[in-house]
Amino acid sequence: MKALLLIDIQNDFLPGGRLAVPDGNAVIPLVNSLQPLFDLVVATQDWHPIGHQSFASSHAGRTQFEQIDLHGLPQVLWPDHCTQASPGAELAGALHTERVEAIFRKGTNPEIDSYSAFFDNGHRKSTALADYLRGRQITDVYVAGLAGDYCVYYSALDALAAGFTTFVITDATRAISAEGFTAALADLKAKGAHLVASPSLLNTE
Ligand code: VGL
Ligand code: ZN
Repeated sequence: MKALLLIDIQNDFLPGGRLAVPDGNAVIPLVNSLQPLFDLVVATQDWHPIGHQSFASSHAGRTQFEQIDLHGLPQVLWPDHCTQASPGAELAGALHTERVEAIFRKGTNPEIDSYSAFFDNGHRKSTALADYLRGRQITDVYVAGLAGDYCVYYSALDALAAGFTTFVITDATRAISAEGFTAALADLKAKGAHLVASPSLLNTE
């Protein structure tokens, strides 16, 4: 059984949002077309409390996109984004959600960031997504969404580590940094992920 994992397709990551991913809205029509090909569609939402420690605004004298040590983990300091129940945290209005059976929220602990859909960045706490997928007899996980160099990357790494046959739908993700995305895809490929493009899945090549 095949699952499509839609990572953080939320207003704050779209052009005009607080942590806009360049061209982020381009993934939406693609993932909308892809959804009917899957046995299960699951989405994630970055869902931070106000004052989350990943926000630059939570650290006096620090600037956005600077890297710090946060309780022993490297942490990029982000603009405030995806604060719980804010309009920016909502799934994109153009995203089809009829077939989304579950939404996993992450980044709720103010002390630690959570890029992956499966674990926080310290691998301390699980979201139980792997068990949920196994319970639905999923063997193959296809990952798409935002951002390709952060949450898509770490979600795909954890899907691989959890033993799922893992695919990244490269044209249905957009990244914060082009170099970061190239490095992320090379690492995922080296670790056994399959890089695929939506036309080949849709047989419209
Ligand atoms: C993300 C940075 C901070 C992402 C989330 O969805 O890739 N990136 N929070
Ligand atoms: Zn975040």
